Amino acid sequence: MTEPRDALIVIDIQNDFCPGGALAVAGGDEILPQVNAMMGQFPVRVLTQDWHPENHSSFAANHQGAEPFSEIDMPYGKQTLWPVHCVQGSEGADFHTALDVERADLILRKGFRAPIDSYSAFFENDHETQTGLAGYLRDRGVTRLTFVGLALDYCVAWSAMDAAKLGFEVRVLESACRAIDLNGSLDAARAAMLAAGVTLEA
Ligand code: VGL
Ligand code: ZN
Repeated sequence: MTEPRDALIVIDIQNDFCPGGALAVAGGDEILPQVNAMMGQFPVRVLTQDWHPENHSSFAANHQGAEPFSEIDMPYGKQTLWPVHCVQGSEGADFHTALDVERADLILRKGFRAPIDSYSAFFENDHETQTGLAGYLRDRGVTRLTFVGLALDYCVAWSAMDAAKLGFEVRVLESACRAIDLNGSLDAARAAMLAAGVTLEA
């Protein structure tokens, strides 16, 4: 049973992360019925939206000779380079049409600064720059978070770990997530989430 202190955080269910999209996650659209049903069960519902400018530094296309899915050193640490995805205002950045966007209390956009990526809904990839989501949730009296969405091993995992570090009680519902699974990233993300005190639920 959910209580007033519970929030559902729905991560990046956007066209580019669904089959046919620029950074498609296998089966990404399969989670929609479950996610929509859950939106009706939580008193606080937040959607996140990956929202990059065209010149974003996480795009391989913006680094000469770099291949998508390679890794580079950025001032804030290692960064995977991705295909161009979720460009602000593009169809790929839109939420999947089947997502029940009307039920959202808050839509939080992230990754909008060209020099820095933001997997997490709480901190950009420097682990320092805040998005404002923690303050929003605290102001609403939320202490428990359930995460669903895409991708389990990147934006869901980083968001869940930051939330746990910030003192929220955190659960990730894996059946309502799908993963990219790049070079063992899924196993690594699961281990890191467990170490951070996140509850993983099948
Ligand atoms: C994501 C890679 C790049 C995600 C976003 O939503 O997991 N992954 N941008
Ligand atoms: Zn992105």
